[in-house]
Amino acid sequence: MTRIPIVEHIMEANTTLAMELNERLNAANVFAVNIMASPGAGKTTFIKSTISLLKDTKRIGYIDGDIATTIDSEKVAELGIPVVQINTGGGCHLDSNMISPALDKLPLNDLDLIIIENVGNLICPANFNLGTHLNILLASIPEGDDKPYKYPPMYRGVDVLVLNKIDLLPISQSCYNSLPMNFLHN
Ligand SMILES: Nc1nc2c(ncn2[C@@H]2O[C@H](COP(=O)(O)OP(=O)(O)OP(=O)(O)O)[C@@H](O)[C@H]2O)c(=O)[nH]1
Ligand SMILES: [Mg+2]
Ligand SMILES: [Zn+2]
Repeated sequence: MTRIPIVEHIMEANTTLAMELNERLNAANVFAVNIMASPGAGKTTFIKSTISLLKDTKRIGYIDGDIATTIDSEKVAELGIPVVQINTGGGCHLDSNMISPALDKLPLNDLDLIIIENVGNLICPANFNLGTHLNILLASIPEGDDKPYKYPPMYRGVDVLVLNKIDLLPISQSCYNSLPMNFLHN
């Protein structure tokens, strides 16, 4: 039987690079956050609000992970901060290999905070350390209250959980009875 040597585990390689990225961020005195959520949970909206609130006192950069477009980057660039786009070409998460060249393109020594918007996905982003100081999960009300049970690695692995779209709570509570029928009849 042929024995195939496994030289390096892919996750180990990512974690090693993530530690290097973390050291690089620390050396530049930059705090970095990785914002994860399902598609459409409100990541870009939340990030834009956060930047608007903080940009007079903190120098902020934004890295956007998107499988195909620059739609979110263009929205955030309107706020006048440095923005770097990562297009994953269909890939469903960011990894450290993608963040490293993105940091090269940001003026690290002139920033206090980097906000990374991960690809909308509740599964594999949880497995890829990006060297950030905080991993944040944005959970939105319309996704349903079963999501922590259905996606446990994501919910267990994060440092901060932000509950978003709380304005939709009354609608979500009634969505299994009156609302869908109303929509059907309209
Ligand atoms: N009702 C409500 N809608 C919201 C809220 N936050 C965001 N939205 C809406 O949700 C939709 C998706 O918001 P985005 O910020 O683009 O979500 P996203 O997670 O960045 O989406 P992707 O990057 O495509 O995964 C938009 O129509 C927003 O206007 C909120 O707090 N309440
Ligand atoms: Mg977005
Ligand atoms: Zn993935």
